Amino acid sequence: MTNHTATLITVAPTGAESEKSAVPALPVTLDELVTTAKECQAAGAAVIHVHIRDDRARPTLDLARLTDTVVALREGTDLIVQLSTGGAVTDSFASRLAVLDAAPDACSLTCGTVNFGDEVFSNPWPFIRDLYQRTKELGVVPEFELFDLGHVATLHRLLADLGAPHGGHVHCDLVMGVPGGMPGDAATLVQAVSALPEGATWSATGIGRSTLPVMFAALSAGGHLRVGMEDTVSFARGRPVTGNAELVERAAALAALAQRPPMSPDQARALLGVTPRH
Ligand code: KMH
Ligand code: ZN
Repeated sequence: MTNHTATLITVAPTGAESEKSAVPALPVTLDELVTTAKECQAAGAAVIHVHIRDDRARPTLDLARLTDTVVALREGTDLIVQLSTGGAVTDSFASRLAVLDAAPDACSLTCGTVNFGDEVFSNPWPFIRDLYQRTKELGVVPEFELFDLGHVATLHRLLADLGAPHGGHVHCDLVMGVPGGMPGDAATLVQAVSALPEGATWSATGIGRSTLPVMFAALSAGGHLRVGMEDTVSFARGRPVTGNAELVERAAALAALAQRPPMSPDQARALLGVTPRH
């Protein structure tokens, strides 16, 4: 484990689960998303993990909207634009595959099915394979989302069967503390990290109240960070998040304290194998 590199901060500002009516600070329109993205880049984010909403603030994978979102984020920021292929638990496999046609820099790619609260986030092996194959065909850099230790085994199988990802580098995100997935604590994080493929880099995010334990554990174990209102809508007990930027600011401050300050979007491009824009 290396502990001397700069920290890649990903912001996941919206997600598919929270309702705008319950969480008014959630960015759901394109304007709100671009404004949040600019603030988060200024605060230290290098990657944005994007879920979008329709005119009624419901999750959507509408391709035209996704394409407009990619263009607007590129025009307004330098962030690496990573579209979610996870969508919402109700989205079809076909619509999740079609996300890649919006031509993002990067995408999430979840390496297995997981119980997701009262629901199931479904990612059977044939779908994982098809999605991975399509990232390679279209030149999209995947980030492997790992909600459970079994997902790490599936990542090994995927790489063994289909080879290295576009960009040549394996980067993972441990999503911890989902009810049904691996718990968000230091012991589990260390176990998961020790099972990752040789040479892989990784970030971690803790859902809800596991946000801070996972952030501290990730920094101390040499990992990178994902934060945002997709993963937590409480800044502290009884204190709602007022905006994504304050979550990025807190992550950047902790990374700086760990003497691993946030990396720029261009440094992140070089790390992840995302094609530079200029
Ligand atoms: N919304 C979750 C069901 C991803 O973005 O790739 C899936 C998710 C993972 O958020
Ligand atoms: Zn997501």
